[in-house]
Amino acid sequence: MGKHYEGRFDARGQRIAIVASRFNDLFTRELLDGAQDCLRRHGVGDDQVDTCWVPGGFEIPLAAKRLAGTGRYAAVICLGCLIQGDTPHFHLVSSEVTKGIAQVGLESAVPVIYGIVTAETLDQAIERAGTKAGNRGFDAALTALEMIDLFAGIDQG
Ligand code: INI
Repeated sequence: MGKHYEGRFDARGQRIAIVASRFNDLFTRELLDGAQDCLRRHGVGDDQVDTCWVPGGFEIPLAAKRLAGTGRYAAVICLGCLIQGDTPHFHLVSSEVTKGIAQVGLESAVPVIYGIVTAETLDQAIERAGTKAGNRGFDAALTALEMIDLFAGIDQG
């Protein structure tokens, strides 16, 4: 029988970076709270988690690349909030942020987690930042924990 790799929500002894954007920080602070809450509930100490603020969503992939490139982090969690009502170039910005985050993960082989709220309206953003539709930051942190443990298992052979 071959190996079965599947991560649990476990990041013992590992460091995690969180990149959060200040644009729409009414929401991104809620996403950050959600991510930190998730990590603490899964036994990750505050001293294992470094936080990096950037001006807007567009800057997230570059900061994530810089952090992943240090080799210090088992995962980088990206938190941002793009609201269509704010900008006519919403689709361009959100597609660059999405592509950029995916590219950083593929190039660095570090799990770079997409915790970006993209919303057509303020109401949708509210729903995804800790109300009706949960908290996208909490979900992103959970994904980071699973990917960290999955990769630890794969690396152990
Ligand atoms: N940045 C966001 O994170 N969310 C937005 O909704 C947004 N809007 O609406 O424009 C936004 N713009 C700023 C952008 O991400 C860059 O910070 C800026 O263009 C400088 O490069």
